[in-house]
Amino acid sequence: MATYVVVGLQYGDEGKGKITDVLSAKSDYVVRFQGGDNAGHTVYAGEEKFVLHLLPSGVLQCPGKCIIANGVVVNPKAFMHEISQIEEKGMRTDHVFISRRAHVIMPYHILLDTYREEEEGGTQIGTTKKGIGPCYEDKIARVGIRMVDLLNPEVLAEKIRKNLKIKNSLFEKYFEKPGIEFEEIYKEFLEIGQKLKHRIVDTEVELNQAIHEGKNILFEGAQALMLDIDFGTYPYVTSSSPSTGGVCTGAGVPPTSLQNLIGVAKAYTTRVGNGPFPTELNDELGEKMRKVGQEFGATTGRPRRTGWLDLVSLKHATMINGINNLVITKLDVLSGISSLKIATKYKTEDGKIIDYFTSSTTKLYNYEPIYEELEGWDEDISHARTYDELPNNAKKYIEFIEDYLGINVYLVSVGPERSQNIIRK
Ligand code: 2SA
Ligand code: GDP
Ligand code: MG
Repeated sequence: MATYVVVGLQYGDEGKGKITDVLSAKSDYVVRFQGGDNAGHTVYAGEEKFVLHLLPSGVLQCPGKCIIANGVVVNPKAFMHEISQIEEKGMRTDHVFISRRAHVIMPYHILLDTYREEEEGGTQIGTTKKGIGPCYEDKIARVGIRMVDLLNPEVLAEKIRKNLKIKNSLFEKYFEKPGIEFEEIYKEFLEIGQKLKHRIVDTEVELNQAIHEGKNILFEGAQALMLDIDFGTYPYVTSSSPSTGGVCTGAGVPPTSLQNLIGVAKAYTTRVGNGPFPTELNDELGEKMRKVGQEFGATTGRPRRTGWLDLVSLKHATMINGINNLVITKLDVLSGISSLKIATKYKTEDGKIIDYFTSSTTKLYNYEPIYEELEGWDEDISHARTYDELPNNAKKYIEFIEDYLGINVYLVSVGPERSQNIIRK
């Protein structure tokens, strides 16, 4: 048996999609276990660019099955749209399945997410407005609609009626917006259930069977640890657990079945959405990183904030995840920057020097990163395929990260294409 978990260690967009695509070529299963279509996972297959949101990034190359497990929140309309986009390009989708237990993102979730984000004086998180938070709220409040409910007309009708009563009162009375009519959505979601029923299965049963049979399973995280509902910069987080721990509850597999815990980090940091970002660069260099790294939201197109690598937060992320293999992406983007800074400690507002990540999000805004400076390199490294082809200073940069975290970097990504990898033995 070989199980692999790929998770993001920063604020998302580390290049998990690319890495999952590469690893999926040998997988019997590729499994999404949290998040929803807020994710934007980019995969380049030759000249073609694919941006996957809800479908596992293994959908293009995985010879086995692609699973959207119970921990994911599913917008079925977004799902069908993505399926048809893949099919239009002549690729198969008959290997994609959704858990009966996965919760459904309903139109009222999307409205609620949007109204909250647009509300003056509200806590603007900077969400993707895909209804992710409100759907997880309903799951926890035990009023959510699950994929299995789309297959039962009576249950679906009752659940939609109960939800609309409360949601419409909020829309009309609090937000002063029109509510949603029962008829508007009931028939549509019943029909969606019929269209998708051949794909709605008990995924946890099949996955556990696959584990017992010794199959290769790859779990693909969306977002990242610094956006984790428990361990991220709360409340500026997403509403799920994008950690390796999230795999167990999000896919229904035991912790003892998880073997290779792969953490993906960019060679610098980006964040999209609001919230503290200690190493942020609000200057020309930050702008250059955004331009060279093409740092724009893969789902919303928003410009991503950019900054130096932050090892204090990376250490927090590798600790919570128990990472045993690191992947560093986008090293090529740093070519041509003469001096590279890496944060190794923070100075708190009362002058204390700390080397751990704080739970106090509000204080973090006033923390000052303490940097080590490393010499950069000028060479274009996007053609390097072995570690030895990298300039010495690029190697020193990688080894500095390894030494600080005490974890080996086994893959360095030097471009968006499938082949632009350096795999270290
Ligand atoms: P949400 O929509 O409730 O999950 O938003 C809550 C926070 O989580 C952040 N978030 C993300 N951060 C990085 N990448 C994400 N996916 C897209 C991408 C984002 C995009 O791949 O570029 O296109 O803007 C993603 N999804 C959620 C979000 O920005 C909030 O900070
Ligand atoms: P994900 O959400 O973690 O899958 O990452 P995204 O797809 O949202 O963002 C990563 C972006 O960087 C995508 O446009 C990728 O094509 C691109 N990318 C991935 N790895 C590399 C790399 O090593 N170098 C460069 N220049 N781009 C990369
Ligand atoms: Mg992304």
